[in-house]
Amino acid sequence: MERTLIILKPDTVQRGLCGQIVGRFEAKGLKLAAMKLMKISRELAERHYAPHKGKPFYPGLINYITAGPVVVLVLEGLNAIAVSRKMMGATFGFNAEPGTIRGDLGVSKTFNLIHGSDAPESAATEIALYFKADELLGYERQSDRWTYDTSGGEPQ
Ligand code: D4T
Repeated sequence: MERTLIILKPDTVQRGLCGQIVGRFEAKGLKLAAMKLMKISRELAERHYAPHKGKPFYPGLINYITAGPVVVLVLEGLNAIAVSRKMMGATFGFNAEPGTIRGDLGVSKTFNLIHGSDAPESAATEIALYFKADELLGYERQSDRWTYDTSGGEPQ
């Protein structure tokens, strides 16, 4: 099972869209391993977005992600990174496909509602930026046995 870091950005909190986005992930079958409401400091934002430092959109990106509270969560599941990125849709709302989170809920270029880790390495780094190890919970859900086919041993 894979874990990924998701951030519901300040526009998502301000527009009251957190519940329905978390609900989409839950309905898909992804499991919540951690979740909290927090304000991202400039220092943390600069660490998170270090790969984008120097790009023209970087200063605006830092201002945006630090502009208000965010909801940060860790999702767990089979191929959780690719599955959640596909659910998020293309980076900018105006060209994200209908049916995706950005395609259905946003039209802006830069206010793009949500962040999701893009690879196992960045997921591990990003999860450690936002959560202590003991804040990540591993637990069984009653629904797990009907979310995955375990007849062959490994969840499919
Ligand atoms: P994040 O990282 O927020 O999940 O978005 P993506 O993975 O979909 O997009 P990204 O890493 O290419 O960009 C990170 C972040 O920067 C904003 N951005 C990006 C922007 O404001 N202008 C731009 O031209 C680009 C490329 C949007 C997402």
